Amino acid sequence: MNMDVLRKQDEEIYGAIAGEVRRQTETLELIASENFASRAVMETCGSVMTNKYAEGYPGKRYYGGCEFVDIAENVARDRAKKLFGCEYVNVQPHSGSSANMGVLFAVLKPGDRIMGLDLSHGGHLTHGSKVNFSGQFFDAHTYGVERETGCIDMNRVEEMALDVRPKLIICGASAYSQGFDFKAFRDVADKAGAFLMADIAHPAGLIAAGLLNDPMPHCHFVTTTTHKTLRGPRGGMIMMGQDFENPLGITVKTKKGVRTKMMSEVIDAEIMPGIQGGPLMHIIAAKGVAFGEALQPEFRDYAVQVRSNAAAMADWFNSLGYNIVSGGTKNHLMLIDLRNKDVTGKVAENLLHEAGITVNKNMVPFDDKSPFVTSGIRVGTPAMTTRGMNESHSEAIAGLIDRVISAANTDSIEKVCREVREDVKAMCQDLPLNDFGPTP
Ligand code: DSN
Repeated sequence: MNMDVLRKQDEEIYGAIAGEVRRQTETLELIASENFASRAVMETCGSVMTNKYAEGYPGKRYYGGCEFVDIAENVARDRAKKLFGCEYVNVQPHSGSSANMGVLFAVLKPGDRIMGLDLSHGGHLTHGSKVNFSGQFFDAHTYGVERETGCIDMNRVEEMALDVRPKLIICGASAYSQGFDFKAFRDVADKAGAFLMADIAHPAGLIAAGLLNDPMPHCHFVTTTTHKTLRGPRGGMIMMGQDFENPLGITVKTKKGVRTKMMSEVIDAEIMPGIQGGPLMHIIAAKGVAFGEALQPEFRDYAVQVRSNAAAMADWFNSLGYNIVSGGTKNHLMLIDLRNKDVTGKVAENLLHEAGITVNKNMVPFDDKSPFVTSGIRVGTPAMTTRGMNESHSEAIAGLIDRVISAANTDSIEKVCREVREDVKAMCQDLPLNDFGPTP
């Protein structure tokens, strides 16, 4: 994007952005939750819609002059409904955390019990972590993966749910490479008398493309971010396959008397005015653009390639003697347990950074190291696939990562990182980012 005005006005911020453009252009992005949004999405994020206050919802705003932002929000909502096959959507959450907060605050009271996947087993902060609102406002219980398989065992989830009797069960993860059986989760939720929420922030693009189980028919609530596999602007969203009368006893007075509010009304009110004020209209408009892109047939091809790249990379890592938690991947990411390589996640992340490869250190299930050190790394293929990379690149990248990790405890590590960095740069130059990501 042309940044001449910023360059002249603010050298410091311009310099930071220019550095980030270089970094995104010349290095390999393997953080599983990152992607390159299209130029159309980024133009929309940088548009005049950032100037507009629009508290409320289309047709029911607290400010005048909302006729154009209303168009954008309606387009975003309609496209999201078509993309995910849902009856209700709220596109206003600023992030995945706000989306989750919106649902939790809409259906729970402080102190209510919830159940989610443990953060150290691949879950998310907002699924009940003690350092997050979800674990502080609510009585959070966490289920995990099995030590032997690295997979979630639904019998154990059921056992725990019947014991804990949570009011809400959360399924979904940030570092789990297997699919979720949403129907089985719903059966458990029904037996325990709980609401079920799926957080599909990570695999949303693969779900939209029909490559993974569909949560909509089974979950009361589905939340997501819009910037990971969905490849949109940074933001969040709440959906329901079908709206229903809220069973919480929340009513509204109308001219005809008192009626029970629909769940959609309860959630809308929880997002605004409950936890947010003015919506980010530039981001909502960009969500609309991204959903329009995701509705095109090319997006399905992209999603298929993301998954195929991840599978090829996991196979290659397995053949090189790496331990992938759960044995492999059915989605866009893998969690690699580095304990048999005598390297911590922290060291691996730093060395790979030196080599031009960006990953994040990650706890592995039953980790004996702290979250600042960790025993693993998480690797994902959404961004490299947007660059146009395929299975052969995946294998080559696994080989480059292995070169660095194998040299970690040797005298040649600096030389290896320098050489790999050159290989990475050449790979990136071969596949410039064209319609996505930064203009070099
Ligand atoms: N921080 C995100 C991730 O990296 O998975 C989840 O919110």
